[in-house]
Amino acid sequence: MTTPPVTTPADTAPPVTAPVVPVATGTTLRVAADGSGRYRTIAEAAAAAKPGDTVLIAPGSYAGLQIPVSGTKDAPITFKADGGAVTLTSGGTGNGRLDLSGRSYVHVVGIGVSRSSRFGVYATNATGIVLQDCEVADSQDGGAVFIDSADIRILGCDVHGNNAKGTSADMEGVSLENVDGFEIAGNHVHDNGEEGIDTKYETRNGTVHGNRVENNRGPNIYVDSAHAIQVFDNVSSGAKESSKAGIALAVENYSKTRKTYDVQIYNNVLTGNAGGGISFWTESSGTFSDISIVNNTIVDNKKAGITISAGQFQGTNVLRNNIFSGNPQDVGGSAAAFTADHNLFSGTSLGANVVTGVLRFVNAAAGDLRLAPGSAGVDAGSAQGAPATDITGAPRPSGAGFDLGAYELQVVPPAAAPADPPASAGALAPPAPSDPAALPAAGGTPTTTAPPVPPVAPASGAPRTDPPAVLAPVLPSAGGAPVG
Ligand SMILES: [Ca+2]
Repeated sequence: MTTPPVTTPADTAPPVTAPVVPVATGTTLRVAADGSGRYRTIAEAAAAAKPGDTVLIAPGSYAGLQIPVSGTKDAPITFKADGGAVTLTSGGTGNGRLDLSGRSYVHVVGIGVSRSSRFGVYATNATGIVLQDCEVADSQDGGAVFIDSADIRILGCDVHGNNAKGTSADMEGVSLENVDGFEIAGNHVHDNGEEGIDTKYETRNGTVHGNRVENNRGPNIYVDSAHAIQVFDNVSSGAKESSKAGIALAVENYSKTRKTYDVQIYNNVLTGNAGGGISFWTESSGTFSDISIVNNTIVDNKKAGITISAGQFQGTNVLRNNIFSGNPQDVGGSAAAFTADHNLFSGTSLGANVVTGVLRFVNAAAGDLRLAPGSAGVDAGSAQGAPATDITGAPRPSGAGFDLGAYELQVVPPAAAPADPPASAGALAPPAPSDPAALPAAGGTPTTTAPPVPPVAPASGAPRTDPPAVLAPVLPSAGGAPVG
């Protein structure tokens, strides 16, 4: 007799982009620095581009520029690397190596931007911009910066080494300031000198999901005076500075409204962050409201699992189905503003239906924070407001109930007994729940120890070689279910 087999999480990241929608076929304008195309510079091709056109750029190094043209919602203009590394290594404007200010419906695919003396990619007053599979590296100030803009998507990019001038740098690895409608998904944002991903100052209506955000000064993911934002399916680790958490919610004084509200944080793994897993902070005063923290795995951070150091709370705030382990304390400060239930703590007993028992990960030492079969937390969560999928995109619940933490242990239902002939059904029937032989093997060793698949797209710098994908201009993408 055996228990139902346990499967590994799906070997794919959750879907990042909306379904491809065909657009009117435009002209392909070929750029090659060696003269083998019609144009030698991106600027020359850009000046000739019309809505629906694709500027296809041969591998090599090029001068940066201010994009001079806009597409339309149904016919964007695409700037795309042609099967090899394309990097903007010089020029640009005083603000960015690639400056999209004032432009609409421009897609930039597979293009690298490096060593800007200011920002890497920059835009104010832009709409419908897609930055996909791009590398944005080693800018003196912020990496990819969008201000006073709408419908901004940053997908599958590798953003690293920005804020090279240090803590005096303006902006962050990825910065959205007063942006309405956005998706930041499938990116690797790492080793930047300030925050990794920063949504701030009335940025709203968007998602931050499926990113791997690590080893930034921190916080790795920052929601500052922003609202209507979902932060899910991210792995956030190694924020370096001792006051910087894996995910931080804040109100800084620059904000006009001093409010951070309607933020859902779910299915995230937060580990090894110097300033804790999740933190709440206000520079002087501010209000947090309608914050949900559900199904996160918060393990081995410094300081605390969650730190609530300041701010007034209003509305309905939820702390549910989370795993806390290996942090110096579970919750620092008062969580009185939260409705807490179905959490597993290492020391605290906060809220209702506290989950207890021996917590076992598949292989924590190797960074595999999936729950092992038989661990505390399996099937122990609340269904209320729980996401419909886990960090890998696998369905919830699986087995007898919703699991705690970011991963749902996937249990394959026993094969149904054939209806006919009934005489054979007995041989295929699942074990009776009371059968001692049906318990997991000692130690709960899973059938596989394959490492978890980080929910992150392949590193960029290796531009896509498939035909140009045209992204549907739909924001935000369908992701996990709202919680709370
Ligand atoms: Ca389950």
